Amino acid sequence: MFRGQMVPCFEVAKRAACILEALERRRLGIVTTPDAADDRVAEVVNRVHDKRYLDFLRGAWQEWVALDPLNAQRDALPSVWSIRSMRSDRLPASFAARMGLFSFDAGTPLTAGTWQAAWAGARCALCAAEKVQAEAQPVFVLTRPPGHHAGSDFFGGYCFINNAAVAAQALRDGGIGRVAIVDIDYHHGNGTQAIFYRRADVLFASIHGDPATEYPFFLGYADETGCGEGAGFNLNLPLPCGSDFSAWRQALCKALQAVADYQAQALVVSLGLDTYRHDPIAGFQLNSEDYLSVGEMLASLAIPTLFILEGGYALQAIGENTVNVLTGFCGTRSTY
Ligand code: Q9C
Ligand code: ZN
Repeated sequence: MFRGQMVPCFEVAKRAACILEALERRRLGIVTTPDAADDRVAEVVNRVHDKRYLDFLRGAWQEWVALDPLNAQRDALPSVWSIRSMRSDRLPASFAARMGLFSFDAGTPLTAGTWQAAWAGARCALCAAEKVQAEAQPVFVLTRPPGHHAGSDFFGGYCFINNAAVAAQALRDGGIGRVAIVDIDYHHGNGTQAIFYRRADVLFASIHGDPATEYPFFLGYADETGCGEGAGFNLNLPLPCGSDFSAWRQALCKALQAVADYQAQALVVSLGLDTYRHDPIAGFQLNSEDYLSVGEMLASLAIPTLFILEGGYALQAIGENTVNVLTGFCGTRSTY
């Protein structure tokens, strides 16, 4: 739903296909399909998301179709939200009301395969966390839908389960004391920030379009620095829409300095490629070759690193840009 009309989704299956093709063409590493059993996935997902939210999401499509068999042919979208002065402690019987209770925008439809795809993403994140710990190798999680806008009890921004949070939690549960998440998607990772805002064991640092003008608008300002035990462990580096790589790389330097000061023992990168100059829904000015430098800069931390795909909607370049980050990280500056 965009400007009052149904429009094609930007977050499409072809994104993953393009990246997979580029990875295979470049033979950058081994491509594997994750194999963790559902009960192990559930254990870690339950630690970052609320039970009543997961129960809703798991059954939402069946509920939607049960309302009207014709719904099988249409996406489910929220149309009413519980805003300030209203209650969110009661779980309404109405499906429409629960859609609103558990979401924050009107641009994130539920479809027939949403739950299965989101769950598979969490499985990928868990397996990647285990691989990063078992082998001294970086891992890239190629999954969609993305995750960083999803909070413990809400979906939005094309996100349902927060894969970066699942990975960070799995690393913590695996015995790593301090985990850093660096979110370089164009949009602020409001869900990830919210999940870890009161925690000192996971540092969240994000570079993104200024929320005064850019989605998700209601979070992502520089004065959000963490709360309670988490005070000082949240770093937002908003940049104006239109910023180029010279401004962006200075922000990344600040984020990496914070990660180093924190003495993080593992890094999760929320890798959005929508910072690209020609992205159809975002406003930074990065060029394809800049992503090689991004990878190199991230590698300079020299800690175990797990990349997770977030946004990035320029299909013609998402493969090259992704592979450039990973190539830069791995230190082989060959051209694409
Ligand atoms: N003109 C991620 O990149 N607003 N989510 C779309 C379209 C929502 C982006 C506006 C953007 C959500 C993971
Ligand atoms: Zn984004």
